[in-house]
Amino acid sequence: MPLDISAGESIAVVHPRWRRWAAENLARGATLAQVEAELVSAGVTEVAARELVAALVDDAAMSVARELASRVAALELVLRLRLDRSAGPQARTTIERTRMPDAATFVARHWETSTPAIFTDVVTAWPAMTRWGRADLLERFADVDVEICVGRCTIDRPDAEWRSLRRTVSMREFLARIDAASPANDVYMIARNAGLCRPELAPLLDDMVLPPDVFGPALVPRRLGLWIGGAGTHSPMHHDLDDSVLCQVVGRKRVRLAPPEAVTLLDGSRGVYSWWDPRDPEPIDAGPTPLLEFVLEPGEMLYIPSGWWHQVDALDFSISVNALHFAWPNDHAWYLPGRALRGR
Ligand SMILES: O=C(O)CCC(=O)C(=O)O
Repeated sequence: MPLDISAGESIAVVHPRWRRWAAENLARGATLAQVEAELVSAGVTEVAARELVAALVDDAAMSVARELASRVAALELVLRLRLDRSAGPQARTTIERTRMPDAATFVARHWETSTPAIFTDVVTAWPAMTRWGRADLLERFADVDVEICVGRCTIDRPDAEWRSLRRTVSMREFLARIDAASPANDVYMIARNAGLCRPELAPLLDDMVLPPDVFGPALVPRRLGLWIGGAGTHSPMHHDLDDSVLCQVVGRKRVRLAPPEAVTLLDGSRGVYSWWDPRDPEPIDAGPTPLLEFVLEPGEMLYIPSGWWHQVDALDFSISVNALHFAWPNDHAWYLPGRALRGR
């Protein structure tokens, strides 16, 4: 902390930032003498420093703060233990690609252990794989009105503020806008545009099949998201409140995944969005953050457990579907660590 804050003769005139600094360090376990010495070296008189520290440790709030700080420190150690293991010699540095297991195996290996994976044999069997594409969308749905997000490059947080970017245009116009904008992040149909709830696009549902033992007996359009955009569309690092699968049908997407234990991604996060962008040439140090980075190919299905951070960049014209419905309850709406951290 800079030493630009004037000292005074009593508690009342010690700058609030130094008062906060002193309280925080006492709560975190610094000794009275250490805090007093630091205040004095910052220009606070010895008398004022002693009075301030004595008043702070006398306050009932300090004993609560100390208890909470040690509980947080203990939890951070638990998380570090988990991270150290996942970053140790046995660590998986690439995501597992495998056939979709039966429900019991999926639950044991992936759901219960919060372990992402790419399943390689589900989407490959979809009729969509030989059908979907720019030409097919034009042929079947050119005059259908669809909701999309436009002007994503004009604001800082297009995904958090997606509502203000909504436009309804024909599929023909949407595809023309993609052609005009690509490669860029300006025009994107995202899951929140609820494309698959639109009756005119319902024929797309006939082109998809999800194994019923894992995903339930029928497709649930309001739990399915359609993502259509050109190369350059970008979803920033965020986590979801549900487990999901991202099914890649057309084009490739680069995906970066980090586990929920990487709590440094929460510092300064807003809602479910992190400030961290590993694409920056010099990304801000996010501490020990194990990052799985890979390209999701057409025909692949990525399982993303709730809480896992993910960032997605389309490398080509791309069509994906994400599914949030499983054959068992899937709702972790309570999982909002960013909000808990800010006490809201
Ligand atoms: O494909 C994208 O741009 C984002 C996908 C995503 O965030 C998800 O499936 O949860």
